[in-house]
Amino acid sequence: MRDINTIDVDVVIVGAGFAGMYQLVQMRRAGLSAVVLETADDVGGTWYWNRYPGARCDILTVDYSYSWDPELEKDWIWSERYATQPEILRYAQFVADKHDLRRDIRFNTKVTSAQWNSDAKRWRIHTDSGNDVTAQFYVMATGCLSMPKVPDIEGTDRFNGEVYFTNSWPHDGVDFSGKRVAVIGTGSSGIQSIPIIASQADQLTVFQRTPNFSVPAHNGPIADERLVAYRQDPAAYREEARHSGIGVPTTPADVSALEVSPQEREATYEEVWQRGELAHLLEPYNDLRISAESNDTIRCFIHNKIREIVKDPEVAELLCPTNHYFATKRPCLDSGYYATYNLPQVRLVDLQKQPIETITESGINIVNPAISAKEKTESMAFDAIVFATGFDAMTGAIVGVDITGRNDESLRDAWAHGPQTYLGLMTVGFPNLFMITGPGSPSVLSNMMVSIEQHVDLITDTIKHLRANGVDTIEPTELAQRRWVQHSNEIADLTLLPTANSWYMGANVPGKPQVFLPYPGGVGEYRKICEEMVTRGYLGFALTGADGTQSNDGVIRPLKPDVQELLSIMAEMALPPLETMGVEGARAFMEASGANMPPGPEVGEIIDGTLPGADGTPLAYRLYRPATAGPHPMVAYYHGGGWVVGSATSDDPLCRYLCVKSDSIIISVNYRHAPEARFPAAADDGLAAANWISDHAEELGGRPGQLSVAGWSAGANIAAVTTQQAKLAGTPVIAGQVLLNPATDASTVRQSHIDNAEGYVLTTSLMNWFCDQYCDPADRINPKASPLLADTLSGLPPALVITCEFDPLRDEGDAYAEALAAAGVQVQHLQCPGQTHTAIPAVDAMVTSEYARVAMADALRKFSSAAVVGH
Ligand code: N01
Repeated sequence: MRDINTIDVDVVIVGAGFAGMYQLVQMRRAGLSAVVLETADDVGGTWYWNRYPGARCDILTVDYSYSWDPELEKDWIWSERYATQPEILRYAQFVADKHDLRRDIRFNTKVTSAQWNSDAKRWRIHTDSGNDVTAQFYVMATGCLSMPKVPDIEGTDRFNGEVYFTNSWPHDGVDFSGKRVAVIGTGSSGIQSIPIIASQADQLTVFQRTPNFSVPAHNGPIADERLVAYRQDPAAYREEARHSGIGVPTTPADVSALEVSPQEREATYEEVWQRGELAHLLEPYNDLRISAESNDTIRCFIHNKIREIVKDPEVAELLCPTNHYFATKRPCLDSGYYATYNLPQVRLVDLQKQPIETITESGINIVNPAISAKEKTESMAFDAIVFATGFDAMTGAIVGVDITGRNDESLRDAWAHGPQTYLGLMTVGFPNLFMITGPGSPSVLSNMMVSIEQHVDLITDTIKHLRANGVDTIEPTELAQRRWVQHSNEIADLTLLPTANSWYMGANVPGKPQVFLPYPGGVGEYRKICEEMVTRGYLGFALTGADGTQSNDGVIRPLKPDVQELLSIMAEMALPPLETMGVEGARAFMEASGANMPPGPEVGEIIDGTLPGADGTPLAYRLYRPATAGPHPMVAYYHGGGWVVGSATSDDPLCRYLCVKSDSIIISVNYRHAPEARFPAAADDGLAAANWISDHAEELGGRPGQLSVAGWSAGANIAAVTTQQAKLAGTPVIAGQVLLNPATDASTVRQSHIDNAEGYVLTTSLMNWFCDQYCDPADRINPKASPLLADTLSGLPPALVITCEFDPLRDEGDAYAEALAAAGVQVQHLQCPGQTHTAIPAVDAMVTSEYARVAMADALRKFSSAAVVGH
């Protein structure tokens, strides 16, 4: 039965901060009934609660304002570069007044729980005011940093003096004059409030667990080139922000911090330091987020700034962050923070060396071995303690509501091991529940205003689409969600971000699962992904209406992020197809592009020599010897390049890698190339080389009887053929074969030739051109060209076969691995999702394929040690 206090609406929105306010506007514009539920007694969200002294935004206010009402841009003039909390709150109130928002907001109403009713296809939201709301759509606009972290310090309840939390500050303000004050925490809130509290208090003691990077705001009237750019064309300015990395117009760098002289770097850092904008600090060089060595340069620069400002060298050292890279924890923007420690009434306590023992009735006890050898406790008396200890970020406010979805599953349980979302927008099992800037979206790594507006617009368009198409519910698919979480983590893993114990990782809340929470790929890329999701018919979502469920299952970003990045760069270069360059042109091009790859590791020794090919032609080889004491197992390696291009140089990084990691001598053999020497020249040279290496093992420093073969692409074809020919001939004895993206059957068109025909460097057209150069159509059924077609594969040595999802050769490699296994050969078959034909040999350039290179080296070690046992 329906309760008379129940309100039924189309959309319920929780939270009346900037996200909830705009969502309400959009719902009204869409002609939907909506109600906003808000715990506070007014709008403003984070700016309502965080009224601590010194609270300001740390993104220029010109960037941190709504773009959806062009009139606002004329009606509201910000007074400073970085507006204070009261001014931002007034702005939120001004917007609420202008758009008459309060009439649809229920203030002083806290949402306690929410349940999905599968029959009614509606949410029921329970509140502490006793009024329930039912709605078809439920939007959590609860903010990323709105659930205060519960104090986890012993004795917190015992203190009899004044206690304040920066994130729920008294509305009438606090006067610390004449008081002894403790501040615990040196994140953004601590760093903004400490200078002001220090200016009032009689004594201020700051308890620092981790020093943080902070940059001077150089606040003042708005009068810089950014404002000029904005005023000239606000629409274009906003559009640039939407497609940028962090939601603020910036110019991405194309140079590494290590590519410029120390003097130039220092001058650049000085310039960005003086500009006083966080958005610009990571901008000057393209690798500050990914390279520890590069990040160290800016880290050292800021350390030196701290040492210049803080007069006591010991205090300065304590303030220098050394346990995390710059921007791996959220950096801060301050007004006079470091100089505060020059004031006589300010003391810094380093909790790493002097941890808090307990909070007492009158103050704080710390462990201080310097006091005396016997009694190590130092008791400090305070009149007030300020907790600037942060938030249960990103997930706290969402799971703070007891949400129950389909099949009575609780969101807390579903997220017990970390949040699972698709695009940071929705989660499996919770139909029609949207999160604005949820975990898995750029959110806290961006200008929140830009990310809020993008999500609100996307949610609005989605709801309109569902309504227009008679769809009742929308929910992500398992696959789409799982792969999105994986994709987001894989991007994070390419950066330094997960290396810090930050709230981005959930590391600040004891017991919280540690996973990287926001999406780190940038707001521009994220926007593109969302647009693509929509244009591909809500890819990754299941939509249910009267006509049943339409599940548009799929993965929005199936390529590994580094592979995707390289392909995008190559696409921008618009290179002509290799097959149109002619044989010599293609060879020259491959040689030149190989020279631009990271070189691979140092090996003990490299020797260039020649060995006789099948027809007596001298074949160049390059021998890579490990630095360890020999003799070593040996590997005959055949480079890739479609039997036409390539050389020892083109596969040099991979050969170095395999040499070091497998502790083997790698001999990279330059077999004869087509079209000058067509089939079966390369195949015959492969066998001749293997025989020669086996016969000369001792003089080459190798161990007789421990010869394996390896190769990539056409080289893997030669390795496979060599292994078969060696078995037929009885010599040489081959311990094992490592076949990376092997070409195994030139006679048949397979699905992967069609699916991956274009866009992944090795195209089907290029593959066919290579084949044409190498062999006549009649030869393609010959097992020396197509080893998959051999009469039998039984008795062959063990194999590692590696195939990549986005490779035209994938299916023939997979077929070969399956055929080997079916013939009783020991096979390790490694199928690499999200990888392309060229990704795995790219040592040090492609990080996500490292595991496949490790597998190659491990296999070679295993083959040679098994050969010893067998011997
Ligand atoms: O919180 P924080 P915040 N004992 O988590 C320490 C945004 N924001 O409120 O680093 C002792 O950053 C903790 O130490 P550690 C902004 O995104 C924006 O300051 O965990 N210390 C840390 O020093 C920001 O990042 C603005 O070792 C303890 C501090 O408390 C985010 O909000 C302004 C402790 C918490 O720092 C959060 O900032 C303010 C313990 N038990 C905030 N527990 C703008 O300008 C925690 N700490 C827009």
